[in-house]
Amino acid sequence: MTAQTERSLVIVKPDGYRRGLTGEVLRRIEAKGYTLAALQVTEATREQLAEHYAEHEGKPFYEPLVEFMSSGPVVVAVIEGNDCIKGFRSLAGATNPTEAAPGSIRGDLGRDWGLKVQQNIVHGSDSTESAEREIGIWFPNL
Ligand code: IDP
Ligand code: MG
Repeated sequence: MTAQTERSLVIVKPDGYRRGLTGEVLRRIEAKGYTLAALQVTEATREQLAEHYAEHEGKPFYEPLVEFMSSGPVVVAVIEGNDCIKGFRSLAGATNPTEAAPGSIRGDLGRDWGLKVQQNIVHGSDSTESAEREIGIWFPNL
């Protein structure tokens, strides 16, 4: 148990939004027992995405990733609960939706579409440092 309730930054990516899966993703988060601390529908700016995905700059999928994430609205959420960073990564499943376990968001709802970037429905922070950094990008007033 951590003394302070942990927060994670979750994004329903443009594929999830377009496919009408926002409610399903939020349902799974709430059914797991995490709470929503902030929620918004927005169109990501190039600047936000460059900051958010800075660690991937220079990788072959970087430009396709930024283009994909700019291709339509996203739903950005801050979720709360003990160990929710690890917990949401587990709900999301592996990065490659073909390999993501059935039962996970990516495993149940995602597939490979033969594109340069994997469209895998959700993003979730991978550490407490990333979570705080990412929350600052998407919710500067939180
Ligand atoms: P994560 O979202 O599971 O944390 P990251 O390695 O942080 O995965 O990559 C960010 C996003 O970039 C992934 O969610 C996926 O959309 C895309 N991506 C990552 N690795 C690849 C790859 O090898 N090929 C195509 N797309 C990738
Ligand atoms: Mg990541």
